[in-house]
Amino acid sequence: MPSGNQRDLYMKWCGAVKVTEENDIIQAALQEWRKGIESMLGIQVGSEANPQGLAVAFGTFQGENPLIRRVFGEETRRKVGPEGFAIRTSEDTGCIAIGAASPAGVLYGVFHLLRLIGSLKNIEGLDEVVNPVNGLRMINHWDNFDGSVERGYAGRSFFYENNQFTGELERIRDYARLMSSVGINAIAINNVNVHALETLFISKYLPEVAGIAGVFRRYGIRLFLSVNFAGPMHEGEVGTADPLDPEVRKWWQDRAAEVYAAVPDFGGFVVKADSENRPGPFTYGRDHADGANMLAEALEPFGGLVIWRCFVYNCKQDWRDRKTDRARAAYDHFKPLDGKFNDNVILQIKNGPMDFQVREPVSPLFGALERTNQVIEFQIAQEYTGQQRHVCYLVPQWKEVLDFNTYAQGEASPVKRIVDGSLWGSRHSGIAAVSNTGNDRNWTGHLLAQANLYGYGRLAWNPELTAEAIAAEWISLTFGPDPAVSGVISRILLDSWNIYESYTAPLGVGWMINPEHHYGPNVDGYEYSQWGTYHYADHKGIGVDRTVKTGTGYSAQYIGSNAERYDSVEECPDELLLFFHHVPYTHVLHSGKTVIQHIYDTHFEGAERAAELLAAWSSLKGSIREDLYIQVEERLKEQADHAKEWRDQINTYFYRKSGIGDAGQRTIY
Ligand code: BDP
Repeated sequence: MPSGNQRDLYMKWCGAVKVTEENDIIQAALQEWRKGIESMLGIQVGSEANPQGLAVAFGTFQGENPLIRRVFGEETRRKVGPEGFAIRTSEDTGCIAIGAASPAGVLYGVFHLLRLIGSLKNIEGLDEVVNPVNGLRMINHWDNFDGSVERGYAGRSFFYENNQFTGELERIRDYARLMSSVGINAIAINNVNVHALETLFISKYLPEVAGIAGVFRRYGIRLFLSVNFAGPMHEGEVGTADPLDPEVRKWWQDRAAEVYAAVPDFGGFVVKADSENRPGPFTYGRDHADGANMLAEALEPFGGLVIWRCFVYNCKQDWRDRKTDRARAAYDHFKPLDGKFNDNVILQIKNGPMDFQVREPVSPLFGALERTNQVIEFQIAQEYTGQQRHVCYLVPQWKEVLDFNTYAQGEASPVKRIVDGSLWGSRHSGIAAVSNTGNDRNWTGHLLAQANLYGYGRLAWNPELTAEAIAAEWISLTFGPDPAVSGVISRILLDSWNIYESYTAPLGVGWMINPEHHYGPNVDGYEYSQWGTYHYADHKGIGVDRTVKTGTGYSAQYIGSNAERYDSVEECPDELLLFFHHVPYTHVLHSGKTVIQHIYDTHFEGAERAAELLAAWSSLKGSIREDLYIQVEERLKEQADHAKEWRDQINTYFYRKSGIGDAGQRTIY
């Protein structure tokens, strides 16, 4: 809670609110404002201006709020986009005004002002126009109808239990509030792996779906559903799912009409096809443009979107075949289809070519598709990054990806300009991410994993925000303004990705985890399986040869200097060396160390640094709420122990393979 002058300042402006519109979203904004101010300043917000005549006013430009009309002139209004807002401290009218073109913009503006107060920022002299950089700012749930959450580490689903909708609309409302407070405007509520009963979400269960959509709507969020490509065949309704079959097309058109009758602002379908045993157009000898366009035609009359995932690869490959490369798959499948998708299709591309590893290169599909709408897909759920038992603040990783220059149009072609639509002038674009939430009381299991959820939304809104600034906001909003607390937590968060990387799979090679559940070390767990995820370690060396001359040729999927840099064993950045090259253990890195010594050093240091995270947290005992302190302490203890296990398994494995000892003569078992 703010105190002293700061509190007086906030009290001076925030005691009264002037709102005239009855619109549901604006009324939701008003509730948020009252709640937020009450909890931060301990006062009830009235509608009469205080004795100094000051108030906060908000509304749309078209609304009849006289203060909004007076404060914002034509010039400002023109700068405000459909979901943006203008905010100004207007001494003449005696108000802090938030004006927007849409009710959702007003809501975002109110959350913005609450955030400023929550992080003790000055609110006098405000004068800015804020627009979201990305159009679609989406969350994908991998929740199943039975209540489990695929790759969920924060309890069970709050949407479903036991093949029923939970009907917990209060919890869902709180979730919608959380999400809209960081600018999320689209949520797909079911797993991309759509099971039998879930195919009925677009028919039998529409009343329940509509109930959730109604909750979301008040917070400016559109609901999406994942659909099963073979939906028409469920219970033998249609004998095929061939996208060119007229009966199949009609089936989807009828479903779309029904969905929109129940949910007029329905967002659209999310589709995982021909991937990991999911049905898809390949069964019928059709390509993915045929499949996506069929759904696009069904949704088009209603303004719906098809979000078609590019995570398409053969998960039953022969591990003996060194030429097949899973990393190539997305590009090989989708590059030839560039320009063939309808306008309301968006391809959803995972950030890397494999699967959300702690380190992998950026997917070369970014930059390769000039005439196709696309969104990037991140994973907030920490499937491969410690499963919300380890702390791993992912915002720095996401920023690296967004800042990566693809060279698609020369020097300034970073991924963030592809996903914000500006590089190719795409009609639809944006960011999606797999949720890390569940019905745990704190939403994310590990309390510190909330920073990823918060940070994802903030980054999707504005990719220019720094990882440090986002962490500082989240810490201050969560724990209050104490600079000592904030300093410690901020260091923990900002170091955590690097620490996690250092004690797990080295130099970009990935995948040294236990198969299936993906928690904990297992160096050869995937080495002789069909998933296409190998490190090729033998007694001489390690790494995947993805070069053009001797390897899989994957490096050539990049453009210009990226392709050259990755293809060259001398120029390839250390952190990705083993992703692109198979090298002897004695290969010398840019750091001056051999690969084997790098493995030993990073693993010894990584485990030590994990222990230091716990020590740093211990310094907060007494400074933050006891229950929160204990919860995180428990997980940091587990992480410190587990980091040792990682260290020992990886170091031992490579010591035994290579026969080369540690220069530091530390204990390797
Ligand atoms: C992998 C997960 C799997 C998902 C798949 C996907 O292990 O559970 O179904 O991605 O993105 O990371 O479809």
